[in-house]
Amino acid sequence: MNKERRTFIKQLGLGGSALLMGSRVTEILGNSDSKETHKVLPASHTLPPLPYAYNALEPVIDEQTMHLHYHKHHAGYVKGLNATEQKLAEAMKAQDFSIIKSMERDLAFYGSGHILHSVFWNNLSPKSKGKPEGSLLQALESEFGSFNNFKSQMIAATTSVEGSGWGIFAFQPIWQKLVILQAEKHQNLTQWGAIPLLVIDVWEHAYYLQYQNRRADFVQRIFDIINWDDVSERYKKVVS
Ligand code: MN3
Repeated sequence: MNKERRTFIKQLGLGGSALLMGSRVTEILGNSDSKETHKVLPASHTLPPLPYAYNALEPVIDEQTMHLHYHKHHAGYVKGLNATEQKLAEAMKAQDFSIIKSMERDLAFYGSGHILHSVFWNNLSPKSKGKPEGSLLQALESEFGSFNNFKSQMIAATTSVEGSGWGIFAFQPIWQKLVILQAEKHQNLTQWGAIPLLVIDVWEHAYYLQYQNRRADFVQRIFDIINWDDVSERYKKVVS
């Protein structure tokens, strides 16, 4: 980190150890868009591979839901993000700033949708251990009093999202703190800087075919397929 950057960070009141620079965040969130470098060229985002078969999470998530969710919805966000970046590049070239307002909205929506789904698939596994262990468990107990308290808050936050959105368990590096947040759509309601460790999609497309309006049942059942090893790995990286 250069001196200018250090001074800037100091002025912001962010300790060096609390700050996760770009490549580190990429490592934690995973970046399927670029294997070789952390830098992704404009309009070249790609759909990451699904880490299991479409039917692997049955009976909690059925094959048809998984297929549609991945190939139609997540793929749609990737496509939308690429199209937005392409349009922005063209606007810059033409020095046309009239579309910027709507492009900013699309950047937030499609970009956040792509990031959250890329974390979500890896947060799930047909072989869940049921609960976290080791340093993540200790951190949850320290922050929330107990794993059950954490789980209750996560379930309540996720279930009560207004409309389409997500329950988000994240690490806030500025305060070195674990937090549970909601996201409406993909991009509304957040704390800037928070890094998602475990995200639960409660858009209707994530559960409606199977659970209809019973979102609370879906959120309860999701806890049977959480890949705690993945969540734990993400946690270890943010605190290391
Ligand atoms: Mn979704």
